[in-house]
Amino acid sequence: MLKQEVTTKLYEQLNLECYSANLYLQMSAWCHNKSFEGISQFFKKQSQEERNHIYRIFDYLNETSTMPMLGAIEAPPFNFSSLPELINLAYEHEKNITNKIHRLVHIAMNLQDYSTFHFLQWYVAEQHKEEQIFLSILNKFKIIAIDNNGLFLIDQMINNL
Ligand code: OFO
Repeated sequence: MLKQEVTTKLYEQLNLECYSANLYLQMSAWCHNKSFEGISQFFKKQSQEERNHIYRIFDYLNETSTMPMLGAIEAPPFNFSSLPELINLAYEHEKNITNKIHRLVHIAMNLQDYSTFHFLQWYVAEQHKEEQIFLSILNKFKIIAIDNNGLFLIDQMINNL
């Protein structure tokens, strides 16, 4: 059985992962609407990965005899001024998720909940990977001039990530 503080934080994380899945699906929709089909596919895949993040926490809660509880999910933004703004928002979102995961790890460690501490290590590695992906895309925007040709190339490139 999990301690109450750990349970509460895992519920919050479950909700955040649901928000992430919706955020990236909405970003996929915006990209498709602006004819960036490659990036639209990329964000659809990211949304699917976020669903995997949901199920991992969902399963861990079940395995520890703690019924998962799904709360209300905040609506994601649906309009963005530009593609770089959208990517930057995704990067900032991932940095925020990393902070939440690190906080959770810290709580598990302090409460000597080593099972949860171990469970969270997958998320620590995953956040490292996701931050790196979004930072790499942001850096590509700096390398390729943001004109229509540049955006076309970026759309192609991100589709292959
Ligand atoms: Fe994007 O890692 Fe989950 O939220």
